[in-house]
Amino acid sequence: MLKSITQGLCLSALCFATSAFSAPPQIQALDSGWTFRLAPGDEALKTHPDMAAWLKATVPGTAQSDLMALKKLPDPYVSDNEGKVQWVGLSDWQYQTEITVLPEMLLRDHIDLIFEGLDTFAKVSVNGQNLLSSDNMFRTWRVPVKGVLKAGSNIITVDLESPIKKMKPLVADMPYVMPGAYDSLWGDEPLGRNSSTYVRKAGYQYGWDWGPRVVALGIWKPVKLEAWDDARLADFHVAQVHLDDQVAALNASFDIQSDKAQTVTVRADITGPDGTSQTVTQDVALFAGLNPVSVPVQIKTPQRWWPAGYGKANLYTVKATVTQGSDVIGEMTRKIGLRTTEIRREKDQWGKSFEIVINGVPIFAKGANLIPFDVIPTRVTAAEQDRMLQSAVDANMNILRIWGGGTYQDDHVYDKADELGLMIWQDFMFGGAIIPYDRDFRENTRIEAIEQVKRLRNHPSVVIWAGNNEVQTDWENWGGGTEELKKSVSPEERDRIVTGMVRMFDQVLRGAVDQNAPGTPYWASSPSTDYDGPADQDTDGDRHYWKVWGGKPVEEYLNVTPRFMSEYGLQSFPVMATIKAFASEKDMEPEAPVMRAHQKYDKGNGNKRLLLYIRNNYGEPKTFSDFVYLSQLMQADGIELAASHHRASRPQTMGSMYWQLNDVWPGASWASVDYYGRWKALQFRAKRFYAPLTVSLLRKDGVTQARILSDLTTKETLTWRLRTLDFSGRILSEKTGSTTVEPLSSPLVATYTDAELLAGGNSQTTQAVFELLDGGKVVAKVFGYTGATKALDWRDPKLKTIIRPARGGFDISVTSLAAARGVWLDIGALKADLSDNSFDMTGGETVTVHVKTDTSLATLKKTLKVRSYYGSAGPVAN
Ligand code: BMA
Repeated sequence: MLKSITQGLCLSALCFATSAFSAPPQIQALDSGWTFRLAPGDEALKTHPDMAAWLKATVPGTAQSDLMALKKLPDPYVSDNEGKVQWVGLSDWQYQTEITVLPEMLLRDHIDLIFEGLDTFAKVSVNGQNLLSSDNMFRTWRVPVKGVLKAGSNIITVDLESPIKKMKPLVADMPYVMPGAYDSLWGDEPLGRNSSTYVRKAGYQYGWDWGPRVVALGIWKPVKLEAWDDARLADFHVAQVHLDDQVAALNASFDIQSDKAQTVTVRADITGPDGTSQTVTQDVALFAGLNPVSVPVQIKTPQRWWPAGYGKANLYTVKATVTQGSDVIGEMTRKIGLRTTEIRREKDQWGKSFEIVINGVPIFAKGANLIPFDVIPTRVTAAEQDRMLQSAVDANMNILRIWGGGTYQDDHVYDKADELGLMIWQDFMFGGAIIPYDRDFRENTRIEAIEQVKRLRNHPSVVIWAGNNEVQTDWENWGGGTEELKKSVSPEERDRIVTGMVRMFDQVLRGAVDQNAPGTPYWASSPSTDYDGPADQDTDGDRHYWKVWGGKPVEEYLNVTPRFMSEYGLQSFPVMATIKAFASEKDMEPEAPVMRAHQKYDKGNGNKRLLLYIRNNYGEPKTFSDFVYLSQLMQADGIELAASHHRASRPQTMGSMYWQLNDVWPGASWASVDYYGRWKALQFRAKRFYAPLTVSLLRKDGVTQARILSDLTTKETLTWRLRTLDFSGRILSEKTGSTTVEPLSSPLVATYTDAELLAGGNSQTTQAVFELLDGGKVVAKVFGYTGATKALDWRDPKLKTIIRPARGGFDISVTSLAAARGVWLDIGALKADLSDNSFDMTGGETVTVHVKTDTSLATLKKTLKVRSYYGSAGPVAN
């Protein structure tokens, strides 16, 4: 029966059905009035008796964030508090809310209760009636509740079971456990018997090598009631059938759930980026069931979506409406982009190419890997997400890889990426552990994959889907626990494990993408060759290269030239202002317990690795803040070397995505932007080495190559200049040249031996500067040396700053009396963005940096400190 209520006839809770016609679905958000407590009988009640009573909760949220808000749990990010919060994830929790259902809602044919996300093992009951058991954090749950709800007050209860408590006995009984997950540092799970692998829950929450263990539980996405009559618009998307410069052929695709055979009208209103609009409508005879309805749409002279740096990220708005007569049954609005995307793999002299090709243009992918924004994802704000994505684009990135050990991001992140022209490489959520091969696990993941692909398929930013992070390389290359497993199980069992992975990653997930987002390429694993052979090859597919950081010197980056580098990285500490947020004065030492607690690599031993890389090229840090400064300089120099080499190796290499863009908490990591959004030296450097037009000076075996790196789609004639100066700023030699640079190319413009580069200067007191000029203006600039930073004879550059008010903030002019390495403007905890930082200077040079800020001149003056490498390190003791 079609029915709805005219609003005016509802007097408080008393309503009268006056007519029978279709009505839009009625949505009631259920995000208020929630309370929570420790589940009755839970062991933790002994130590936390105050949590037997119902406490105020936030939905969406987690037990951890709720307890923190009530000041019943210390912030795990501060000091060594991480251990103090572990009990929460080991306990069962109960959430409850009382909702009021108005009688008119009960008159609707259907009422569905929708949980957009439950983390993870939850039992949901309404008025005491069990309705749902969930076992996958990444799925949405919809259950009919019309027969269960009553007018007036209703109680929804969500019982959350600790995933560790639930899984531990199961895992204990297994003959062997799949390897690859990080062990808990807290003794709550036996080493090597990690349950996370068996649960569809974000892997990183169990602890990673850059983040704490906070095994969150909660109702982590919105909850709502949706009441509808005999038809519902279940989903809407726009499929791109064909795209050329004259026309985009699209299918506006409506999924309509109908109780019976009936006729409706579907309508799509399409508005282009220039405001022009068109409408298509069609009457449709529905059958009883889920009706896929497709209406062809043609857009003449389509305005394409382009990645950042290649054109505008044009978006079209498509509004879908389903009506019956004058009544609206459902509405949805999508923003779409018109673009083609493919992975081009062609045989060539280096093996087989790997290029992301958008709208026919091979794009050199420049970017980084995105990890979750927080270990408690529900407390991340849209502003924080915007800032991080904007930081990526500001650093001239055109791609981010949403890595598989975290979560699929929420819609806002993809909306923002669409707007910014930021391409997204989307992993399915597998972080490196070998997966179980049982049917239930695979089926659970299959449904998750279909839901996620459907959710994200309208986003032009999502240009590639990948099956997992490093699962294939774990099996093939990791050794350790995986090798032991291979030896300990029978050949038949080994086959079952391999077949399980192939079914999941080559068939199930590929099928989810091919069927629901045809046109978007699927790639079996990062890194892989898409099951054409072994993974992680220089000659084929994408690569994760970790031998540098693994112990090899950074110079080794120059010897690795893959087809597409999707991970490589070096750690650093965040700036002192960020460290001060979690550590006090007594902790300011690399091996202090709190500093080790915020260094997750190698169970806290990572600071030794950091020191190894600092000592290699920079010497022994004098103070803790020198250690922090040098860690960032080392990271920035190393990644610049690798990324410039990748760009210089175009077209052999067509992508460079360093590990990692962001942090889940304040601590040491491979990130270039810290947890508070503060840029490390590397992020400023990325802005320069990823610039569409820049230069590189790469020295190997005593020979330096000067190249122009162009991602411009136009041919340019460019002037370059290479000068050699002594540290006082005296020019020893100057060469200029003019080069015609083809679109999308990295031409070599000059080669120098060390002797030529030094031009008679002393290697310890001489620097080379390679610049690109536009008229008199320097548009790109890099420095070159013939020895390691620590081997050079630096003098005090006596850096001086002058601050002047300038649009939107200030200009800071830095003057250096002598050559300076790694000049760093430290603005403490000020809310301010610098246009540049972490640069070298010639003797006598003045560099002006713009600061965007609302801060006063007096505060900036008081806070600003400028330093360079000089004086930060001494000789390394043997
Ligand atoms: C990579 C990633 C992560 C890890 C990082 C640093 O391979 O995929 O699993 O955090 O290395 O070790």
